[in-house]
Amino acid sequence: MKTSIPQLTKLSAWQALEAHFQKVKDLQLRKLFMDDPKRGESMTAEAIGIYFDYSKHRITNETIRLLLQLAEESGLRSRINAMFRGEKINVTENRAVLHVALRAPKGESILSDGEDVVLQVHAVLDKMAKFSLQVRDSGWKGHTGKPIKNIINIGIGGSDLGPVMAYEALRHYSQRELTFRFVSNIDGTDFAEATMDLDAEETLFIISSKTFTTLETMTNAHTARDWLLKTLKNPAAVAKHFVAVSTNSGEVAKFGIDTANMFEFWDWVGGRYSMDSAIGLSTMIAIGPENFRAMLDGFHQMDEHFRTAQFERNLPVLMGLLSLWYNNFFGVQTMAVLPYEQYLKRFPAYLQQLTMESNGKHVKLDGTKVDYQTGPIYWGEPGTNGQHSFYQMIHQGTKLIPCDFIGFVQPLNSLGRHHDLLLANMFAQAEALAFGKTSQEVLAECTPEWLLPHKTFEGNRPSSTILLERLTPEALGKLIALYEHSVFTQGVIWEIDSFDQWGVELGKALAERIIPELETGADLQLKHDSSTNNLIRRYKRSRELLNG
Ligand code: G6Q
Repeated sequence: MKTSIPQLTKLSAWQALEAHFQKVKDLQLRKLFMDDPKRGESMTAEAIGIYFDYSKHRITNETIRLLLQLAEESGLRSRINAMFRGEKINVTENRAVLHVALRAPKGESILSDGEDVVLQVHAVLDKMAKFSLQVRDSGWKGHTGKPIKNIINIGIGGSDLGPVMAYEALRHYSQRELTFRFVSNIDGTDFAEATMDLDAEETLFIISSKTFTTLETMTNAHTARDWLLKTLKNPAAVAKHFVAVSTNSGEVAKFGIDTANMFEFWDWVGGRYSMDSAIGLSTMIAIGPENFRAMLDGFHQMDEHFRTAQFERNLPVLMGLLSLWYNNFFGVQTMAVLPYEQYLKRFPAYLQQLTMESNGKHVKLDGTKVDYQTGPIYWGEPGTNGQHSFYQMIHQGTKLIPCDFIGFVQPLNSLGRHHDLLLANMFAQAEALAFGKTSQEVLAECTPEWLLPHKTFEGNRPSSTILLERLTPEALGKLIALYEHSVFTQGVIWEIDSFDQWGVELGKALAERIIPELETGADLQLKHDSSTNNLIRRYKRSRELLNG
């Protein structure tokens, strides 16, 4: 652990970066590229099939050198090793953080509390594979003997965002005869719309919940059971139409799911790091065990790269350091993630949880408050849709918003000119952001003078471009692990626990208090603040009037 490491802002690399920032903050990308015609080639890194161009960042070689020094001084290397060794680096929950074990190949050994977790991982993967093949080959029959055609994953947060994103991302590889839906919200509309057109006899529910106590998931699971039994009448049907993914066999059994149909995972897998555990069961049914294993292999390749590569060529480290550079020195608040790949449409939503639940913390591992900024806001949409929406602000707004452009060389659906047009747009956006358009250039187009300020682009707006060959399961694994480890890199430097999420607890607890207050018709002595009291009364009064 880092107890011997001085406070972040006192590190010599940090102080050198502060001084360096004053020197380089006004540097223009136009000039940097003019001064070094090879910048676009030299400021790149490539590993395991990912090409990473970071030349369009407001940095010099010295910036990178100092950022790398910061990583060293922060003890990143030893924290990486501690994670891979299964040490309890999730300090506030006293847990190991071993999502890397979920993709370790058979035969490798990682110990947690004296047990080889890789063995356990592969036993579950084999069980998932057997079940997935049964569903895919129509061998798994519903209660009335009909094969399963619809799979509904019920889960929320880490038990939903990964599966949805992966299903969408890998839809190209999915078994098209099967329908996949994802229900997460406690808003009944989510369940109602997901099941409206489905035949209960052909529907399988996967209840995905690490704890099996989450309000949203358990409410939806009970609603699903009622929905099923409305058609199938017999409670024995539950065994054929419900399986569980959980760490809590007691609660699974209590719900009525045969624990033989429970797919296990472990407390050393954080929710938002669990999509490649049994939480990915829906993904495996969709794309098949072989593709799922290819995805795990992609994750593992990135894990190995992160664990072994020198920091100056280490993609997650470079990416994390660049994010930190803007966050802590330029005072940047947000980062945009812009995949030029329609199948990645849920990737930004997935990353929002990964990045913000992990690094949205203001207290350090030792319990003291940080005196610097931590995790930025991540957001985005796939290109080119975003271009016709919020890109205006990225180009000409008052906020600096570094962007990650993500593209693939080969399309999965090759249609005429589409793919070249798509990629042309991606390259053009990064170019436009970096180099802008000067007023002289605008003037040369015979623009009236009064319009000049509006049509000028200042440029100097940074971006990374991440280029891969093709969106395969393996490539998706690499991409996700890239962001996972970039988040970890930043969390280590900020000295925060990237693996807990205490910030979600208070709202949950308060909701538990308000639920009975809403569910009773009586006018209670409410003990909240005057706004909350008033809103509760107003809601109940209106509900009474509307419901008659
Ligand atoms: C993720 C969080 C959180 C969690 C959900 C669902 O890292 O822990 O998003 O995944 O709250 O929890 P369960 O899987 O226990 O239902």
